[in-house]
Amino acid sequence: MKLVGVELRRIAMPLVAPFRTSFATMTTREILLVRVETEDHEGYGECVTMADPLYSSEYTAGAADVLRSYLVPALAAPPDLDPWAVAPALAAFKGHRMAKAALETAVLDAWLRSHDLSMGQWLGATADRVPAGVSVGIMDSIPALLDAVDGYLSEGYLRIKLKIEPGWDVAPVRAVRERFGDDVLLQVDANTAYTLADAAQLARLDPYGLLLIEQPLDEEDIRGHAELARQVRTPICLDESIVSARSAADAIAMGACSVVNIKPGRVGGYLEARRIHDVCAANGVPVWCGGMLETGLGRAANVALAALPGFTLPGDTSASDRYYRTDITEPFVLRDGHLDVPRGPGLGISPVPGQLAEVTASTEWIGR
Ligand code: SMG
Ligand code: MG
Repeated sequence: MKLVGVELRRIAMPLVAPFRTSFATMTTREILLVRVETEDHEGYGECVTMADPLYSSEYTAGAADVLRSYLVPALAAPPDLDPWAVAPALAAFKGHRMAKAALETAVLDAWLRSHDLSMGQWLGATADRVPAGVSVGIMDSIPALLDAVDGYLSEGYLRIKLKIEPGWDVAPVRAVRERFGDDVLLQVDANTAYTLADAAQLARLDPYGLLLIEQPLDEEDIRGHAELARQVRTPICLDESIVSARSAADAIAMGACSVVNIKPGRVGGYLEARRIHDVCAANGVPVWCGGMLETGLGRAANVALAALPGFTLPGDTSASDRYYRTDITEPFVLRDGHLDVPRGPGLGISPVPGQLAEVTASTEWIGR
């Protein structure tokens, strides 16, 4: 493939309800879309950065800048562009994995379309639908939380994840168990809000039969997670800490996690995400697909990834209407608690022009 140019598009999507985590409350999702144009095709990649560097060090304006100043210009070099050429072309630039992932995904989408292959086929998906979980934000009260969980369970979600932070951990978990019973697949996510000194408090979650505690400690605190894993019975899952197949292998070897949340954006793209899947499978470590409140574009690729055989736990791959009143693509809908893996070439889904225009804040063209 020959690159013609890259479009950076900033969109702003109002959320159906505020989403509160241990680090921020979000009411609008500001997203950067990367569109690659080749001589014969186009492809999309959704950059999963947040507007502010609170989940990780990357943020949307920074991603746009590194794409414009370094990554897109570096991509002009390979004479024959394919998905495997992207990471090597960008390797000299440190970090910025979310920005790199968006660009690589856009190239991958265009390349898959040119080969009439779907993302799922190419990745090695073995399922045609994937079980959907839902991530439930921190609420102002326990009754408000129970209402929200009740709504999601009635819609058919197959797993509930509660966002937690110090002061909002044992009580919400206990309340959900008391109200909805022990059969609900339940897990929690702290987004790094604790330290090892909180081990005794986190051990108080042990009686509730959680699937896992996600990223309780700082992203760099691998040894702390390994120590915590010895002090609590609930399995430790890492999210923020896992940025590559190498860091996954290291964390597993150190006993820092027994489950991994794979987010392609966090690790530099779907090629690296698949390597993490393989490393985890080789170690008998279950994985599941994380979410970054993606639009239908990012969700399509995540759902294809989640259809790989090592994804044995439901992901944060919820239906479009859990996030947005109107998605920028045909909406993903929950059927029997599952989302269908798209079958068409590439991502298998495209933006609906009117809906995309409606939420667009700016566009920028970078010619080759
Ligand atoms: O996409 O459903 C989703 C959100 C899932 O909780 C979710 N993501 O740490 O796993 C995580 C968070 C990161 C984004 S919080 C704004
Ligand atoms: Mg997380």
